[in-house]
Amino acid sequence: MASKKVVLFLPARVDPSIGDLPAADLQPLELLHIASPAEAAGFEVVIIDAMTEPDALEQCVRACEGAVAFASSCILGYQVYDGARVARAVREAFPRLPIFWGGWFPSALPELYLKSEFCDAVAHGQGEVTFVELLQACEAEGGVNGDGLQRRLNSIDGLALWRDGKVQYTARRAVKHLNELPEPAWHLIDLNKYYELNARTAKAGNRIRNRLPPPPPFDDGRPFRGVSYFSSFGCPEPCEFCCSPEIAGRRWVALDPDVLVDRLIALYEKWPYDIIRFQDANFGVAEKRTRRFCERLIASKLPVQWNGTIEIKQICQYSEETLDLMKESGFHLAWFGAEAATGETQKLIKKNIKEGLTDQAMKRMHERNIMSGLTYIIGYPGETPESMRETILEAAEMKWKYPTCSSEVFPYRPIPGSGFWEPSVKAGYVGPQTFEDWGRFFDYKFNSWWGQIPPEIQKLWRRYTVLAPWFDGNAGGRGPVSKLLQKAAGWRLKNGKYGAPIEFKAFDMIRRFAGEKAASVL
Ligand code: B12
Ligand code: SF4
Repeated sequence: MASKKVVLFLPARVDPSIGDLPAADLQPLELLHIASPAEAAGFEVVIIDAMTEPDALEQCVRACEGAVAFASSCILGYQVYDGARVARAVREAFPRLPIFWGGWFPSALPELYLKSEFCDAVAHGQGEVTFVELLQACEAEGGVNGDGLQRRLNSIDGLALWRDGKVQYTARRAVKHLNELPEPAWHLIDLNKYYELNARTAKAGNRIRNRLPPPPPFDDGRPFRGVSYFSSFGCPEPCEFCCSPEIAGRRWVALDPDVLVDRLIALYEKWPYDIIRFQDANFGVAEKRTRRFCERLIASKLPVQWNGTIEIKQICQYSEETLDLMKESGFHLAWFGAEAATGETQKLIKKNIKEGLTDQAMKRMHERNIMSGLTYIIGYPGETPESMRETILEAAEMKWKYPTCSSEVFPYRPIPGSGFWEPSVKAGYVGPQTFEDWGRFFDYKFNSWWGQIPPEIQKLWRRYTVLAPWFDGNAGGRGPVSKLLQKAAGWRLKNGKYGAPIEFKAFDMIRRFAGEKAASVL
């Protein structure tokens, strides 16, 4: 009988050599989602997540013995490099084994993968059904990549293939409603491994990437058990700086709230957890669904809290009653992308958040003691310096007005697959070319595109990014000088006084004199 084993690999998100650690409340959702229909179709799925498996490369190579396919997924960042490293090793060990890629980054840049020596096809967009069809094609070809398999792939929807020296897409795969898809294959991973890793990384002094501030009682550093969950696919918005409109086709399909809560209860019974991290691009598109979810979660009496990304426009449309229900159900943190302060830039980026709404949304969260993670971007192609300045000033305003709001400003960086990618390239942006370069393309702050941002705005941004953590109490120590500087930072943010920060310069000089690392780049 032909093999039915398939090996799925999620590459590491954080380069181990830089000393940072990954946030372990992020499970390999993309793999859990594509694994369950594959299992239902009779395949045996092995999942290897580099986050919990330090010897992932060796494990992948071992597991591929007798497999019908190897497949992997990544999003932009170190994962791109790590995924390429492992796939190369698999191809070397099993040259005839089909290798497939899917997920956001390969969907946005299939050419990079299809031109490499370790990719036979890229799945574009939603992947559950495409994956099953890919595996069935492999099974029919006895797990051998070659002309026979490539001929079969031509008739599978939702693929990017290499034909006549260029990328060719098969028909776009219709989006399947989440209600029609099976529950993610949680049984393929051991959640205790993630909980233990989270407990180890929670220790003071560790730098943890993509960690969310935990709510009380976990805000004192005690470990929590965190799960991530995906309850809706896509986003209806057309934002030009984001790759979702192209890859998810502006569809938004959300799991029925009753089914969602039933699944969360079942998951809790097997692996009790404290915090749910929703990974939906836009959790709250439908107020009715959010309300039902909250009502059911409250009724379930699960002792859990939850966070997620919700659009500013939606929070402003929700009734006070819905917001109260959210709070009561354990909603502790909302992620918001305000992206720009001016109407002119909102129009340019097609986000169209009307004036005053960001303030209103932050106020509504603050009144309920729900934290807000608010982000802005400056330097979009075509944005005016005046608008960039306004954005920095608004970010500061949100911070001092609503201390429960984190308010960060990132210099723009073109994202492949987004509407602004081509205009950015035309305006002189040179993106990474190799897997290795893409793997180094990680943080916005370090891989920004400064080309559009004039020096005086860059200086203003730098000052904001130094003053903000002082104001939040995350810079300096607990002594009286630090307290004074915290006050000074608040005064500056509130009054828009970014010039001549002599008190911070003096502090830096004293630290340097004492042989310590300077605290600021003012
Ligand atoms: C969770 C998440 C993260 C997590 C990490 C998740 C992980 N797996 O490692 C964290 C918080 C660390 C993160 C970080 C970043 N992220 Co992020 N993230 C997400 C988010 C919110 C959810 C992803 C997810 O789990 N989805 C759930 C699963 C079920 O859905 P899916 O990933 O779409 O998978 C489906 C298909 O893609 C497909 N599929 C996926 N893999 C495969 C494989 C095969 C073989 C097949 C057949 C199909 C297939 O089938 C799946 C089921 O339908 C998405 C937005 C979104 N809502 O999807 C952004 C998103 C993926 N991130 C994005 C970005 C820009 C980043 C950052 C670069 C941001 C930054 N700070 O600079 C960083 C760096 C990334 C890194 N490598 O560390 C972009 C995409 C960038 C890109 N083109 O790759 C997205 C789309 C957000 C956006 N709209 O801009 N992110
Ligand atoms: S930036 Fe957010 S709201 Fe805009 S399209 Fe992307 S996911 Fe949707």
